Amino acid sequence: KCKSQFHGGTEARKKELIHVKNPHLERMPCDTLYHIHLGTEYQDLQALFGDIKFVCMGGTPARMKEFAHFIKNEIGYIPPYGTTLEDISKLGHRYSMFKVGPVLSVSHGMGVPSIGILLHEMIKLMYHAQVKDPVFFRIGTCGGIGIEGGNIVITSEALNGYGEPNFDLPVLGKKMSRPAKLDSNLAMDLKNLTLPEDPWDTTIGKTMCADDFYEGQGRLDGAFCEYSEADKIAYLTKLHKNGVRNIEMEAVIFGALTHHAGIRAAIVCVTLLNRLNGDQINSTREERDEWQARPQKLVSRYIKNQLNLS
Ligand code: R2B
Ligand code: URA
Repeated sequence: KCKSQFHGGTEARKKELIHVKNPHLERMPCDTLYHIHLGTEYQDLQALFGDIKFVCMGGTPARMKEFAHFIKNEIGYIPPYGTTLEDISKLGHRYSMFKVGPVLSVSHGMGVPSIGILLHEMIKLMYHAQVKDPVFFRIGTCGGIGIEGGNIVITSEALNGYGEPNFDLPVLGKKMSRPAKLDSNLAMDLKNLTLPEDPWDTTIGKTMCADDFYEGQGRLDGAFCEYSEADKIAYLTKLHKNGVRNIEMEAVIFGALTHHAGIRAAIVCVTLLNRLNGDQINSTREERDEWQARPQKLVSRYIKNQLNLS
């Protein structure tokens, strides 16, 4: 017998919940969320995660641990007596996850396959926990196009490496394509939380999602390269003309899967460099740490507003 039930409540309540859009799930006696080391067999996911309102994802375990401590102070969350913030998914040895009251802070690794596995499991976690209308954020880093290091880009639409606004995946030997859409109101709300005194600008623009950091992003500094610097600049300029303001490695699947599940979502990234001026990331560690805290600050302001804490 599983600890968590798949469905509870009335038809009206069910409509408000996350759409997993998978008829097979209902027929499964239990569901193991293997990579985050949780499951309906051993845990009551509704009791543990039913109060989640915000799911914040970012690349590295260290950054998401840092975000957990930051948001804990920002929202004044006091862990239950005698407990500290623990990495819930530690025994999965893949991702790290911290729960800070209504906020989950989760690391997603690098690239579409890594965040994709996590998204399937996080969306199912929301479903099993019967969470209503959660908001998902990706708080990340990127290369700017025409934007200097240290500024924030919020994604309006994600494009794949062929310039299409889709997430494509081979499924049963055929191409499955889903639109990579993000919530435009959420993007605007986040941008509007930038203060005049903030040492960065926030831009809303399209994001190119690459499957590689080097050749896939038109860099000249990988182990291999078969195009010229002029080819690279022509490509980046073409992207810029098409409204693309940054390049990273997760946007298409993040946009596509959240949209497919009916989850409001935003991608808030800090630029580590302006790709029109170079490829190597050679800012100092201190500078990067300060820059990487910027998207966290913006998302924290949004969360505090939603919780009526500011
Ligand atoms: C941004 O930074 C990582 C590559 O350095 C990748 O995960 C991304 O999207
Ligand atoms: N992450 C990327 O994917 N590209 C960059 O240029 C910087 C960070």
